[in-house]
Amino acid sequence: MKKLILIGRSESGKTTLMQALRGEEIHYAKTQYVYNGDVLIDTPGEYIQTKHLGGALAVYSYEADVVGLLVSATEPFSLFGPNIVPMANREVIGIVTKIDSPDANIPLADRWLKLAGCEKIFHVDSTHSVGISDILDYLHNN
Ligand SMILES: Nc1nc2c(ncn2[C@@H]2O[C@H](COP(=O)(O)OP(=O)(O)O)[C@@H](O)[C@H]2O)c(=O)[nH]1
Ligand SMILES: [Mg+2]
Repeated sequence: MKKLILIGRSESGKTTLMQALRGEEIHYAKTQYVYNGDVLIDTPGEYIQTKHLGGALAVYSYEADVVGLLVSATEPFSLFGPNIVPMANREVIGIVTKIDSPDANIPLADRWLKLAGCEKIFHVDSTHSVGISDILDYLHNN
């Protein structure tokens, strides 16, 4: 199974997605440091939100086979600039979270991730395990 690193803003749903992918009970836990597990790397949102911490994400991405860029469908803006994906020397997938939210704007999140360069985009509601098996299949079979 390929190893996935989760990168995205604070509150974008990284830790909840990790719990859903691992089949764990969903409970809120603030991510205080990089968690480097066997199959998943969970990162604090502050790393992508803070320039001097961003380099650590590049280093940790070398520990993974696949880089997952998360955008919550409720986010009012995206941190991922246009055409950043070709700079990574790993597969990069987009993951839109919180698709169940009443405020979700899924097409907007899709556009941001496509603009960043993601060709493969998954849609999840981690709290109800929607779309989780698609990501697991992808990590198993690609
Ligand atoms: N409705 C909904 N809420 C979610 C989803 N994913 C995460 N959340 C909620 O969003 C908040 C932040 O999630 P968390 O995983 O801690 O975000 P992180 O900072 O990126 O790790 C928590 O209250 C989660 O319950 C989702 O798919 N749907
Ligand atoms: Mg977290």
